[in-house]
Amino acid sequence: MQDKSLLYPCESSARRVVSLDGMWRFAFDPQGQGVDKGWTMALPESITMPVPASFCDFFTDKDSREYCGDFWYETDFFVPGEWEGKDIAVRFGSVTHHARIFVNGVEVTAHEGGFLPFDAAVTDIVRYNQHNHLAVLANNELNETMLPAGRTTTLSNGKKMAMPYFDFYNYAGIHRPVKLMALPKERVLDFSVVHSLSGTDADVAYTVTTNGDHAVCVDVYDGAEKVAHADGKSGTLHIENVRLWNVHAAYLYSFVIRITDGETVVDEYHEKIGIRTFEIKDGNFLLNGKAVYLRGFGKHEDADIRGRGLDLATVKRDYELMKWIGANCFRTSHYPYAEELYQMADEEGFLVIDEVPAVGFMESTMNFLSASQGNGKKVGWFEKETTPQLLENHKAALIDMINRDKNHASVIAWSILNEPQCTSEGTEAYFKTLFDLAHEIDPQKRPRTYAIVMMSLPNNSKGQQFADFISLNRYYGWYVMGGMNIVDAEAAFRREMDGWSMALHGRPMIFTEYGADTMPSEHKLPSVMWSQEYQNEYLDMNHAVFDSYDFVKGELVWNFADFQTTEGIMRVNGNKKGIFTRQRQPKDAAFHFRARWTSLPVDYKADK
Ligand code: EVA
Repeated sequence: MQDKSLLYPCESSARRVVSLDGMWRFAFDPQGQGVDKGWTMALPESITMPVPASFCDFFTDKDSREYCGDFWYETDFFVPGEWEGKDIAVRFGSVTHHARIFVNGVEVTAHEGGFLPFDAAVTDIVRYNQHNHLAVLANNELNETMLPAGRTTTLSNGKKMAMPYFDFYNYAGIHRPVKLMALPKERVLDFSVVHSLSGTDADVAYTVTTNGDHAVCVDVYDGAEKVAHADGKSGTLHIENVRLWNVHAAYLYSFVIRITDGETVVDEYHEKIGIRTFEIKDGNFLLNGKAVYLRGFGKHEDADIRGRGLDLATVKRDYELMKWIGANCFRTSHYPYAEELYQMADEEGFLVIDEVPAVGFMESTMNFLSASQGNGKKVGWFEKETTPQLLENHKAALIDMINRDKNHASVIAWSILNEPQCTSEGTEAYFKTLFDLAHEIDPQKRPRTYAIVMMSLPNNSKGQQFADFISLNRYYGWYVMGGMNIVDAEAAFRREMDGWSMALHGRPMIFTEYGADTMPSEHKLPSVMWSQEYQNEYLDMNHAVFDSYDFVKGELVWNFADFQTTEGIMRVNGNKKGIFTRQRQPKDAAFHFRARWTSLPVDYKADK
């Protein structure tokens, strides 16, 4: 099966999907000897390991938790005899960061990048009505051509250690569901939709890509009722009296795409789709033509025990908390999340800024601090020997992210980088390639942005002209002039904002990060930094600044919940800027946000 497809697996009259999630077997391979020793067929010694999950936090010894290098997963899967004649594939939601896949000892595919799905075609290798062997050789080392970027060092005891240039734990493993699929030989590989509204009706321009020549048709159902039909690989679906998808008021139609050969259905693919428009106009974000002020979070896929592994229970709790607090938006900082999260956003009416894992583009483990304090090495990140390879990997991740997520009503914008070092000459060429690419491949032409690091100002950030809206990560009152200095922080913040007002040229600005580390255990009157009282004072100051600039059209606080990072003097067993704890209970600031976000009008500052 050569035909790449990023469609989410679905069952239909023509397709079968079986989950391979469960307890697999696992082994570390510090010498990288597994392939030579035949581990592709069977692991000689293994332990049990749940899939999906990060392997790290199950262990009770530090060497295992912090393990860096090659590691193996294996399981068996049964292929039903009635699937003969179909194309068979194993689909991984993600494996972090590199993966080589072996079925019955034969290498079937390899994949770079830990946050996007890939398929392994196994039709010619599987044995029918029998169990087959599946082995995954993965690796979690970091380097500077990767997304996210970092490096790998070797300790004096010979063990490798990951050195992330980013502020989240380098969790690794099979993080997302694994599925066995039986697909028709001639099938739908991809499809896209672009919505436009006229009066009470909608037109959905669609394109379907298949690997054959048989006829294609698309039906749209509202519950059991068929509301639109069109023939051909591209066309327009007209929906009368359309019920639009909206914030906190989602509505999804069922799209069914069929390939037919006379009366025979060759393939059938289903997806639920919300109909809405999204654009930037006159400095506002317009959803279905109406202004919306963004409020919400930068998040992480991060939780106790399972690390970054998909856990639907945590996903559900997170959405309940986001509804309770009055949020309407989040950024998938700092990587594309599991597909199930976007499906939930579509169901629940949340707006998503989708971020590619371009983080750590600066030579320092604490890149965001070094940059803001001028300690970042002065080597331009985009003029290094590694830059051409990095750009290729960045393009590949961007293409897969957009192709994977382009039909979600919830996805309103693409975030193309987080806090790159963007003051050197190579920045513009690098940025232009990626911003142009995003526009070229997204049929809906969603706005593009990137999160701009502290001290990257309109006059020294070389890439900001490519952004359709400006996204700032700012920590005035935390990293910059915290505690008693907060008065000076506010003055400096306002000076910076005055500067931006001259550089926006009609574009809206949002905050993609602002926040203060806060220990849920600490209370102090009057406040000190790290106390819950200080978190609220910090937020009051920041919100006062946002409220006095009409071009600020959104606020995504850092972070939704406390999350794990690499250990170090800046972090208390992780980053504590959560508005909720890692266990998803509120800090005092959560009530502060609930009061603010539930009272700000949906279209706050729309007429300004
Ligand atoms: C922080 N600041 O210091 C955050 C990081 C984040 O966790 C940043 O984008 O600028 C980064 O990853 O808490």
